[in-house]
Amino acid sequence: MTSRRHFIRTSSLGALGLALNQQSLADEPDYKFKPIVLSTWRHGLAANQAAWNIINSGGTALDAVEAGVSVTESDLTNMSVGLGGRPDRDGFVTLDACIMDHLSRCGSVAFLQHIEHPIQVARKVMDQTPHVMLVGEGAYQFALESGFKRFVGEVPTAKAKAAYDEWLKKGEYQPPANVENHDTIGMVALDSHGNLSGACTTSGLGYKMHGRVGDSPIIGAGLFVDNEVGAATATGVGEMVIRIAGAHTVVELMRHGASPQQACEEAIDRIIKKHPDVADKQVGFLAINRAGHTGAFGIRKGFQYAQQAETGVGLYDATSRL
Ligand code: SD4
Repeated sequence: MTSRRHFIRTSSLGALGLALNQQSLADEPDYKFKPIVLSTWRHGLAANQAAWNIINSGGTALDAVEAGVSVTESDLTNMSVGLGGRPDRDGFVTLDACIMDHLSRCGSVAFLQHIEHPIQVARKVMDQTPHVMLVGEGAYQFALESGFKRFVGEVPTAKAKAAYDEWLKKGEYQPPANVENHDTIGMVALDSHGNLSGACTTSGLGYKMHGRVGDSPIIGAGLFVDNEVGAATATGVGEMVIRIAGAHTVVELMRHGASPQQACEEAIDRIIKKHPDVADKQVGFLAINRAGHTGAFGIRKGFQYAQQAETGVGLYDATSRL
């Protein structure tokens, strides 16, 4: 770890040169951008396909990430994204999401209930209001006014309710923070126009306190995009991500010369340094830059990410510090 930090410090000028080269390459009139979609966890495979369909037909990364993560939100068997998610400790399923585009426009909703597609509401916040973030009842009212319908199915789903009833037997105050109960989808994409966008959506940590909001809807924590540099998203224990302004940190490290991989590693190291006890805790970062280079890194083994590009489709194990 120390030697890698040392590497980043001592090689920053060289890396900066590389980053600038990539940047200036990408600014050449004939430069062909290499579109790519990257998202967290296995469910990213289906989400990426929907996103790729848009990007591959010349659409924008913004439309792609919105459509991509909407697939995951609609999957009621998924217990950590959308209305199929685990409830909070009081039995309510509350959803967080945000979206950001290449113009640094962004929109976000948090603590939203009864709406199938929080990411689409976040997009409307971005497109149709002067604000960035709406929460709770206000976000719900805005969704209804914008034409979204209250979901009529059973929430929590029977599967999530059974898991919740099981959890209630012990009802431990701290939500367990292992890899099984946090599978937010964060997606970042580069389109053929050379524009980056990202989206992030989750039901949050299972059995969280009522009213708790994690990193996922927070621009700069769960997601950050700067079209001059790159895009990053996070998954895992949101509190740990917020404490280092995770996704923004990754993008800023790239701005100062780190590759996407180096930036993800440095951000994870910062989290580990600030949290002496990371036992059972997971955080993972994903990043891309405009040259289409990627990075992925977790605190511990188990963090997987899905990637789709002209070169193919895959699910990969991210490297990790532990
Ligand atoms: C949260 N970061 O609410 C989310 C949970 C998560 O993968 O990412 N799960 O803290």
